[in-house]
Amino acid sequence: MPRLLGLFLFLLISAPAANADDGYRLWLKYDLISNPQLRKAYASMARFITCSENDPVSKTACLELQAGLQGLLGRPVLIQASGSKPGTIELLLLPKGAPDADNLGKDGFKIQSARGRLTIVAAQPSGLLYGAFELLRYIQTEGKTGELSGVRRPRVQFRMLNHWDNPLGTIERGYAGASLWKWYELPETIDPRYRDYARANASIGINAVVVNNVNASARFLTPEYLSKVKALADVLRPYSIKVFLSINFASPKILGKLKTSDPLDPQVRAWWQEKVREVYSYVPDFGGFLVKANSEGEPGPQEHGRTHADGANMLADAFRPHGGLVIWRAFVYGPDPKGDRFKEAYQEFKPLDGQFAPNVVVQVKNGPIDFQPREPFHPLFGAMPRTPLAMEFQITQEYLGFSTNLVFLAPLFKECLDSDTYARGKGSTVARVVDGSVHDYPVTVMAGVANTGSDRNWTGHSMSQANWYAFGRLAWDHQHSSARIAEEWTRMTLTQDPSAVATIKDILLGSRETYVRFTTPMGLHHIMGQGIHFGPEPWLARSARPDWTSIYYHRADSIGLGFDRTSQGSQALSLYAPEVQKQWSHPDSCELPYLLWFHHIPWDKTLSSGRTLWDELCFRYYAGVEEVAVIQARWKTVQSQVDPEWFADVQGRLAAQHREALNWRDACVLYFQTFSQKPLPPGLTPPKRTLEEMKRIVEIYQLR
Ligand code: BDP
Repeated sequence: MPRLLGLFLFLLISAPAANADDGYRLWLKYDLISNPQLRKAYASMARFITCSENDPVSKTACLELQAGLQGLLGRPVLIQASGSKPGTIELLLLPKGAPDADNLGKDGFKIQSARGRLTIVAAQPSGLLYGAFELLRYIQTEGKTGELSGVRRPRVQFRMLNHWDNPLGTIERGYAGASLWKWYELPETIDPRYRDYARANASIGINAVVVNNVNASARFLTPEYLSKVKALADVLRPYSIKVFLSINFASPKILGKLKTSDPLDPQVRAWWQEKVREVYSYVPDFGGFLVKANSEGEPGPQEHGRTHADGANMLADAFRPHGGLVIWRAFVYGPDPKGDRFKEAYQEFKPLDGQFAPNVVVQVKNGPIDFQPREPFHPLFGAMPRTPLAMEFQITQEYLGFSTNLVFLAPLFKECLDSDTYARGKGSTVARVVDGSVHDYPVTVMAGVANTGSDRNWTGHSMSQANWYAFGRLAWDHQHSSARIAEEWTRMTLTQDPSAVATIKDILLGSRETYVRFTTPMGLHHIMGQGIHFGPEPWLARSARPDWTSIYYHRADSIGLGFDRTSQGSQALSLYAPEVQKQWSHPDSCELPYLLWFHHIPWDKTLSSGRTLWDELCFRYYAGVEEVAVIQARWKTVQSQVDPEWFADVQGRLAAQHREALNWRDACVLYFQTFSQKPLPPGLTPPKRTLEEMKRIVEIYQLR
């Protein structure tokens, strides 16, 4: 081959595709604004940035703003120490005690524009940082998703990611590669990704991260690991992010070689006080501990005959001199074959209301079982007026299709947040419980189990970036609509083309309902593959614990399907306020999406849809699969408007999702048919595979 031709071919093969976007930049792309008029308009507004503050967070705000604007406008934007001529964006901290400062609070900001000058005002540096990102978002979305001027304040103080990352680099329930944290390289080597991670979080208002798994290794409290944690905290601090650690409750025994970890033992208490003091000597602004205790085999105070409050308060005592928080998880359930797991956290924690120290927050999962595709809100929300309750959502898609399924979670988060607990009358939504306005909580926290990992695009499925984004935006302000969040993210990440934006937004907004339809329609829950939590396993009847089986939850028999939690059944419904009970207590008026959560419904019963339970169930499973095919077809229509690498990645994953949806449909329909003993309703073609074949397919996932 002539050498020149060889060189040409080499260049052709090795050159990156035009516009190739590997997803690394997330929603912080800052590519040149393509519309020249808009670019001109923004450019005249942003020639200079005035930054008079010198603290690290304010400096970050200025530099981020500069970098973002320069990318978007395609020309230099100068940072100056003073000056406010037209074309200047001024970042201003209010003097202490200024009348507006209280109104803005710690992280709030005000953006105003007058006579060609734009000002971002805040009471604290973090407010400037969030204001800078708000301005960038406004420009990135071409002003299409909201106003620029005005006051913004987060509704929740701690907007937090929980990483379930292990010391050896694996991530519990992580589907995007290995852990971001390279513990063995820290503290000497600082991966540049840590900073990019911090930027992404700050851009959506996340200000706290728990870096390690709730099933915690004690090693994080050793001096060696504390110096690693310090190195991470140093990278995150200029982005106004506090570091927290999950702890192992038995650390006094494991690390301190004490005979016990009893929270009332004076030596144990002294050990924790000294340990917490030591933590602060590494990280002076340390956030606090997250604790999973007496849950799924983790150690806790109950082994010593003590309560969750005893355990939490002991740690809270140790934090008192330093100002940190103890976040104690309410995710507990005992293996009672006669009981109902739905009720257990409530029964354990409700009686402790009022017994926790002021710096304790109890963290509650959004629903009573475990991050299912749809759950009713957890009955503890609204039931603990004297204990600040944190929300725990799961962003990583453990029960929502790992990283092969396109599922936009904002609607799931919103459904829970907008649910009314009626704790203090109508309008006492879960969101308002969590933001402290229903019970005047002194501390407020919203946590999300992170979906990030070492994959180049951070989240495995590129579209799952939208879930990280949505969590942050909702933790900042739960009043944002899912539609707005979807549109912001799409415009910042994928395209400005109006018809592609509309299509992608639509795909995102419907995707969770589609997932529910082909996996757990009408209130079915916890029928997934054992252990791995992938794929369907509705027939699962034996496990180490009864409440880890599927039959415990769906209760299928020859009469019907669903878990009776009414007064005739487990009475779990009685944990809710009377108004909520009313919504769900009668099978005729209970909304179909929640029906089988609360009722055992005969196969023949005609539902509000006009179909029998059996027919409706089949229709939903089939519709779910068809909807995935529709998503595939619609995704094809945006091909010319999105980056080719993104397009191909999503297209491949959608094809996998379709295959998985078919597995769910066939497995569930065939299995439930063994109880209903009915043919498929007319118009639906029976599955091509047998139940035995489906069982074999699922079995494969259980192989080591
Ligand atoms: C379950 C997960 C398990 C977690 C647990 C938790 O399967 O890996 O450790 O939640 O939240 O859903 O503690």
